[in-house]
Amino acid sequence: MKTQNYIIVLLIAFSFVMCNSPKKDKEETVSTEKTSKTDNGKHPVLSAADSLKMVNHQIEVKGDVEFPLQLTVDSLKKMKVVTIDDFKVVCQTGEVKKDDKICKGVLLKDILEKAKIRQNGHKDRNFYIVARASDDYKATFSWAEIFNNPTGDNTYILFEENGKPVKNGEMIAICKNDIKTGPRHVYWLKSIEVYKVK
Ligand SMILES: Nc1nc2c(c(=O)[nH]1)N[C@H]1C(S)=C(S)[C@@H](COP(=O)(O)O)O[C@H]1N2
Ligand SMILES: [Mo]
Repeated sequence: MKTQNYIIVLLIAFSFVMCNSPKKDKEETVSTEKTSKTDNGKHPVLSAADSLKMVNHQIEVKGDVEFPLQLTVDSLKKMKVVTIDDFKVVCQTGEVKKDDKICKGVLLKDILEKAKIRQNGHKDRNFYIVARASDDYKATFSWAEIFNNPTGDNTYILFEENGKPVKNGEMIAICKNDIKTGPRHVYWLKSIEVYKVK
């Protein structure tokens, strides 16, 4: 009896050690990754090779849409191209990060109209739209902002700045009438995702 109890205790202790140690290691790795990535909100400095890996040659329009799209700079050029003058990128801190004299892009609204949000009647309008980058930086828009507000006429996917292809990827999402334009300026753009509010 005594030996049996001893074995049971040993087995419990052993399984406890087995279950916990790998898990702990994993958690530690994840949390270190997180700190180094965000670095107190500062941008990590990437090598030229690493930032090249972030570049996408096409953006995916997906989610609750009838016609998922894959858009390249060339396909944007075939849509209604708009010229935007004097666009400044201002960080939330107030710092001016970029000052474009002239840029070219397509309205996000036109892209979403092409992909056609899957709506069930006119009251079905609680959707949010995520512009996501390769580094998982993201900005969010709402259906009402894009389709029932002046913001919709000021939200673009850019492909050209000052007569040259954009830097940091091939396409950038911007919202010209934000107070601070930095937060919804998404470079290394990878996808435009449409989701219904559950
Ligand atoms: N993909 C991606 N887009 C991004 C960011 C980012 O980290 N990744 N930073 C944002 C912030 S905080 C600002 S102010 C502007 C300008 O950032 P920059 O200083 O890196 O040019 O881009 C925004 N877009
Ligand atoms: Mo910023």
